[in-house]
Amino acid sequence: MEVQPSAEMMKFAWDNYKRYAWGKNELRPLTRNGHIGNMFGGLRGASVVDSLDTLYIMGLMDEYNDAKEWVKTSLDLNSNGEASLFEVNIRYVGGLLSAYYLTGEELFKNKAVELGEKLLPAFNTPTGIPRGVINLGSGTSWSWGWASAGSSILAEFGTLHLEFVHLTELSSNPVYTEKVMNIRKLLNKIEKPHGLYPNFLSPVSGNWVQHHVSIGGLGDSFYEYLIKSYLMSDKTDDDAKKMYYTALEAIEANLVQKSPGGLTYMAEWRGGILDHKMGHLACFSGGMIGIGADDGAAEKRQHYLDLAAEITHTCHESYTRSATKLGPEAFRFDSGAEATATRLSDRYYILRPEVIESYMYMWRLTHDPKYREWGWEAVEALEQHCRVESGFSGIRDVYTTSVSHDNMQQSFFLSETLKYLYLLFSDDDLLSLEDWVFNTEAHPLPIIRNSCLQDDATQEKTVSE
Ligand code: DMJ
Repeated sequence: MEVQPSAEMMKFAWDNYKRYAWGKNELRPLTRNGHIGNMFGGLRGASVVDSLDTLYIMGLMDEYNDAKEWVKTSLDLNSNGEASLFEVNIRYVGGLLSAYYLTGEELFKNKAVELGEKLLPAFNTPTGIPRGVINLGSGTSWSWGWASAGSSILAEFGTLHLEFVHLTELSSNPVYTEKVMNIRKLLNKIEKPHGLYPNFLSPVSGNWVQHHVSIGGLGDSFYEYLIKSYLMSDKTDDDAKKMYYTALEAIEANLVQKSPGGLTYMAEWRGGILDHKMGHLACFSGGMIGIGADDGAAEKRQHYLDLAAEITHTCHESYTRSATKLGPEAFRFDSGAEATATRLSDRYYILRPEVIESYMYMWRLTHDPKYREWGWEAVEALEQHCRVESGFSGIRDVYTTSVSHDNMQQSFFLSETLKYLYLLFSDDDLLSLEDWVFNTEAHPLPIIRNSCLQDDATQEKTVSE
């Protein structure tokens, strides 16, 4: 069997992580050591947990077995330290859940539920909207120092639903689903400026704190989880569907723009004023709008498929217009710029997946060969500019081919970027979109058939009131 380039890239990235950074969170490929960082509290092995499912689906079984053994013997959940609720949920809980669903190994299920329990104290706020940071040992939680007026972030408290519903499925404990349905209920009820969801909300008053709206950082995966909640419920979670389409209509009316050169993009919104900037993070939205297009009248479906294709095309342009053929962290559409970074501080690329993620979904939805061609361009660019002797590294400026490396192999490169590349070049029945949804860290979770979501009295009460 022919080995896919992304599987070889994964093995190379993994082998180097194992050799130089085993048990740490990420590999520093230039200095050949491990990075711990401050996102996961005392938790370790983010790259191991993020890699389990990728190794497994790629058939890298020796590597998967090493990863499983590490989880069994060394993943210590009794840690102290400031952890991001969001990051721990999407990477660790999501990674463990996927590993369980793919392999059936009880170890992963037990760890996921054990960790899920430790996240619950973050919801002890007057509104039930969780705070962003939690000490997994003491259960104390607080808001990010940089978030205005002690607020919680939309993309953080709005990106728990998929994992928490599965925690309830696996543990038979309704508490997880109750927590996320309570968030849903509050967001459904609250007044929204022009139908848009601002990025900052007070967990104390339940009111918006600022009117900054973004489909990129701070907002992004909230929208993703609305449509994926609907899909994961076997299309029974109608509240999620309604909220998603209403939000998307408001986004189209207020944020979607066409540049003078004909590129469609998502601007950001600051209290009514448009900032003509699109972040790399916002490029996931091509794929999201594509998978959400499936429902409704044929005309609507075509409209959303066209929008998804246009956004994905714009994101590809942000790659082709750079010297390295990799895209910048943010690109602009003002002062004559069209899909290029105008600020030095926006020129970096940290091995992010979002553009490739949209190629993968658009390929599966349309089978237009251009998406595989674009994916191939990304493989070549990654090989040429990001592969170093001992792993893969982000780069500081996508507009110069004499690259400067940032010395970091992000764990999402292993869980997302390489997995989406692998899926882009695989048959559609590998993790079919009919059966799986991917969490925002690309960890596949199965669609829940015969879902009790609609029958569950608790949920009916919390959502439709
Ligand atoms: C990942 O951790 C997730 O995709 C998240 O939703 C956004 N940022 C990174 C990758 O860029």
